[in-house]
Amino acid sequence: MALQITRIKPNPPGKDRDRQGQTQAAQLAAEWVDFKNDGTTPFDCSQLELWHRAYHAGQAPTWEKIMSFKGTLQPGKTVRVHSGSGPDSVVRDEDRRGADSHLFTGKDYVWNNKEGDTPALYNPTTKVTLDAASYDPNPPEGEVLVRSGDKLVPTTKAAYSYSLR
Ligand SMILES: [Ca+2]
Repeated sequence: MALQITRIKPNPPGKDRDRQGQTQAAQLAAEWVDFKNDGTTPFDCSQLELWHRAYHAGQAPTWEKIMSFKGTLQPGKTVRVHSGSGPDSVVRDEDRRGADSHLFTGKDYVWNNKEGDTPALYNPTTKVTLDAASYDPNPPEGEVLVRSGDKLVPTTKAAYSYSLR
């Protein structure tokens, strides 16, 4: 599999909104997901979309598209998709490290806290899900979840599961 969802920070530390109910751009950008070209050839992202599981009160969860992409992702490179509209200058150092390029969804907070979520990379032309990984409800505040099998888990748990192999 060329593309892999590698990391996510679904629940940035601090309040999602300030006392006036406003969202700070840096706080919004602190919610992000990473995916990487794990293959050996450049990946054409023109048929690539990012989806997640959306929950609306009283209804069963549905898949919802977050955004589409363009351009080419070189082998070994990681893209970080931040919530919000940026600009790039608002991204804190801790949210910049570990990725080669940074994109913004142009949307509000997207990654569920209470219900957990499943980021998925999808090709709308072939209707193939290229990669998907889920995390459990109520991810710890500020924690970066890392890939372990088909899950995204706190690093402490990932280290534990790797040691069992
Ligand atoms: Ca969240």
